Amino acid sequence: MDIKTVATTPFSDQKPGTSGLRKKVPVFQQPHYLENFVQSIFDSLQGYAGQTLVLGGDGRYFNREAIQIILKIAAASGFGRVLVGKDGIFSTPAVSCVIRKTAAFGGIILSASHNPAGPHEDFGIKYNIGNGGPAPEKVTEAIYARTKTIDHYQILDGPDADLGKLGTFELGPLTVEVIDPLADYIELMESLFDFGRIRDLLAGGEFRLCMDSMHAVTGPYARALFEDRLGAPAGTVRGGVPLEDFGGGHPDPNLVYAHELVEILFGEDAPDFGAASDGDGDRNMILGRHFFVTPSDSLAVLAANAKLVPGYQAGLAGVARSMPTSQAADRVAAQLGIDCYETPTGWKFFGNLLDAGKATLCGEESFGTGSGHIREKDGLWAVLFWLNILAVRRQSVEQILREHWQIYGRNYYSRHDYEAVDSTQAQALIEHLHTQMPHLAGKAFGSYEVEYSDDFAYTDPVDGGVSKNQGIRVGFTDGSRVVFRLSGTGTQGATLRVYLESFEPNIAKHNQDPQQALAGLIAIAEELAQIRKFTGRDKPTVIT
Ligand code: VG1
Ligand code: CO
Repeated sequence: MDIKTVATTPFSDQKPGTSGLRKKVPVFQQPHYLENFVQSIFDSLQGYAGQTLVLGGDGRYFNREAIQIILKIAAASGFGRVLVGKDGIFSTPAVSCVIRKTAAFGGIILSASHNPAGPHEDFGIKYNIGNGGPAPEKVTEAIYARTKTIDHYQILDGPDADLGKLGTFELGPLTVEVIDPLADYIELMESLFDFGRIRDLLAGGEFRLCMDSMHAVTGPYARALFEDRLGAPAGTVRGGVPLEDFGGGHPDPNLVYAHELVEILFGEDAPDFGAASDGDGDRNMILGRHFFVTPSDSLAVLAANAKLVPGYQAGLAGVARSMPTSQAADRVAAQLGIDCYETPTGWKFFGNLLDAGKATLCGEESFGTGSGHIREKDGLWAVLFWLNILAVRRQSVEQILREHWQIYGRNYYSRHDYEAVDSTQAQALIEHLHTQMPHLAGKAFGSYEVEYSDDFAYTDPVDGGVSKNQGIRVGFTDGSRVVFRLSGTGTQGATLRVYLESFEPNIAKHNQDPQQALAGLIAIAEELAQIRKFTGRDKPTVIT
């Protein structure tokens, strides 16, 4: 098979966002579009000749075609071996696991996460480095710079590879190994959690679990874990067959998009525990019977109970959360006497902290939780962590949360998203906030007084890298916060995210509806940002 060199011209829109490059499928289907980006990734790397690349995706529409193209470019570029999931399937956490286990040079993950899939929906591509985690900003910036100057790519001229059966074959100069996408990941989970104890809980018949894989990538993983290994009855996993269009749904595990699961957990005869994961398997939502656990609280509970879980029995080195995530985890860290790091949004910022052993658990308010076991957030890991805690404590999810709030106080939390708003108007809104920022400190809004206001900047404590403009924070003297940022994962217009948090130490006030508890801050957010005026919307698209 020959390697051919193809002349091309740059596309101006290949800047990776919070988590790789995400575009509508027809954008990716333009001639040379994917090829340019993949060649730009490889051109930005050094020292990969003869090395191993891990490759797979969440199975969404265009996954199979993209994998074939990437294999052929990898063959032409001098990689020695590609480990590809059978049928091109890999969850994001499983890719991270396999990169680490096989000491691969890096990996490519094909996914647009929770965004809908199909011929007119979203597709995405992301490069992960040798620690198994998302490429840090200096790598994504180098990739972007290359996309702006690229004038050719190299690709193997040959037939498509058969990825339907396990085994090894040669693709030109490249060795391709088609591997089971489940095995290494499940083995890792077995090494962290007390499967015997969780099996006692699930197989006893008294405790009922409902897991919704939302027709996305975790289906086979969840069935193998919960139904085959942990003894939960068949049917425990809903939406367990991955579909190219995710069944027409929106595999975003939150109260709005995972409403079928929410109806089950809030219905009559509800099971004890419910969980959902997203398109590529890195997010999770945790529900108890008639009870929703915010992702920020979930991180805090996992931190407070980590010693109940075999993999974390030795205790935590530290915890880390993204800036907009609530400060519930900070309170646990303070009691444990460990550090709590505050990073910009996006899992790539946790990588250095995990590599340096400064943090053990990490979390984001966007339904992401994870640990040093890999370098991505991990949906099913979070579910197993919760099950392990439940199997030891033998209390309901609600009891666990209520006790948690009694000890640490409750951080009321909510995020309001305004999706697909006009980009120019969204920028104008942010500018409007910027102009107010220097004058806000000391200003009173009803009973709230502004303590500080800034645009969050982060200095990585490990490599000293600085990331600016990561979200506008307005902090009040009572510890409440309002944060504004624009999403870096959308594919249509702009998405404004408004993050709201207040702290309530009084147990007698732990029973409020978060939207009520946060009503004062919601009004302040509107007053500061003039959301209605700039977006033309009178309410958020999604409230989580
Ligand atoms: C969103 C979330 C962020 C998360 C990112 C990728 O980014 O807010 O916390 O890390 O998605 O998650 P943004 O820029 O749209 O706010 V995933 O599951 O889509 O890889
Ligand atoms: Co995801």
